[in-house]
Amino acid sequence: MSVFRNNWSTISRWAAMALVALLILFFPVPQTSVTPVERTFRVQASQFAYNPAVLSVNPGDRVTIELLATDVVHGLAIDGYDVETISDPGQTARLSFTADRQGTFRFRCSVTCGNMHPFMIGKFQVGRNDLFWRGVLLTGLALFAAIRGSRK
Ligand SMILES: [Cu+2]
Repeated sequence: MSVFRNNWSTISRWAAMALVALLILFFPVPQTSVTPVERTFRVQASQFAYNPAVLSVNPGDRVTIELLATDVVHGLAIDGYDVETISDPGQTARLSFTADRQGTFRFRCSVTCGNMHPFMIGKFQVGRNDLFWRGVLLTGLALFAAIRGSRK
């Protein structure tokens, strides 16, 4: 009898955990709509990195990237956005567009600038990173389950 009850409480505990995990994964979070603004980023490009390498905007923002190559010719192209600019050494090149696609995009150097050129990449983030926060919550849940399990 007590064995059965123990099994049942274990099963219901795991069922509760699974339910919470599913909620974390699939709960629809409403996107908070924010008023689009103008955003200007000054990005320095040098062999073989961008500074800053992560640009975050909100959906609908009007984005201007001022690219300044400090050593040799560098480019900046955003995958999935079909925009590109090329900067000569010491010259600022401007690129303006509207962030109308949500998600995380990679930008990369579009001019072969040296042997590490393929690794010259950055991140263009439009909107909140839901995937990241769901991952954090799931990790928290797994830790919680592990701690409870080890106490038993
Ligand atoms: Cu480059």
